[in-house]
Amino acid sequence: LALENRLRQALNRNEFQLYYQPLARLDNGKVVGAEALLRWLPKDGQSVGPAEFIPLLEDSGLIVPIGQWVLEQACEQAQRWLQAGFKLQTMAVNISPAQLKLAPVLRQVQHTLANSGLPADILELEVTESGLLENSRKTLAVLNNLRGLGVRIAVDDFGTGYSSLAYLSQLPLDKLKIDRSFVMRLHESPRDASIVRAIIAMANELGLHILAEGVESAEQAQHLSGLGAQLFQGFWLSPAIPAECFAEQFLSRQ
Ligand code: G
Ligand code: G
Ligand code: MN
Ligand code: NA
Repeated sequence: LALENRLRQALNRNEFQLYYQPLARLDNGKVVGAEALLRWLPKDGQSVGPAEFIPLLEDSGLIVPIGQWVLEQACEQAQRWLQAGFKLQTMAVNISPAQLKLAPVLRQVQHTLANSGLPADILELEVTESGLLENSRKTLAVLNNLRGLGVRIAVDDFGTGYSSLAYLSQLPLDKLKIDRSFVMRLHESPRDASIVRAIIAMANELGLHILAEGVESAEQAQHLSGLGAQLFQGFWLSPAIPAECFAEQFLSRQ
């Protein structure tokens, strides 16, 4: 509870910050986008990782105002970069299942795009499989409406949910992000390589883009490229870093 109270104050105290991890092409290494990742840097006390505080935000409902803040910050940042002449195709923002359920996501996204001026097709919302499956009829409507705005939808941590694949044919999706657990085991497990190959083949047939998460080595990148993946992110290229560092290291004007 102490932690929840501290989280309650954190927004007003400007203790949240977004870091950005580059999304890049496997064939030429070019950075094409960024994933916004929330960081909490308390002014007093120890820093707490998102794996610990995101569930608390969800359970307390604080994910609604803070999720709105994340969306605004990420869209404003992307638009500033575009206006500065930087090339950026994608700004990815995580939306938790609780947000899909509790927050007026469609209205939030609509307002945020209008206020920031960011073109809708730059914004990509990352939703986990479990988020897609809860209350599927409502989810379908929300996703269709978001798609109607021009926003793209990515499935985060793909392959880790205990779900049927039926939703893939029913929901308006643009990208599958292959969970890093598969990538991690690629070199030692031919069976995981088979699964990744099959996911990529399926994605190709369904017209979905593929991004491999958690790429930590050149060997993994090469392997994934050979299996037909197009995009990746991971520590091999960079962890999530502050906006200024991201622009300096990864954005170019040409
Ligand atoms: O990259 P990192 O270790 O910081 O992220 C840990 C977890 O927290 C990941 O599952 C990630 O999706 C989630 N996460 C990070 N930032 C956000 C955010 O802004 N909103 C939501 N809903 N989840 C986030
Ligand atoms: O669930 P989601 O994909 O949004 O989670 C992103 C999380 O993954 C962040 O916490 C981020 O720090 C972490 N991450 C990003 N790249 C790598 C990587 O190459 N290896 C590992 N272990 N974690 C990564
Ligand atoms: Mn994500
Ligand atoms: Na993921």
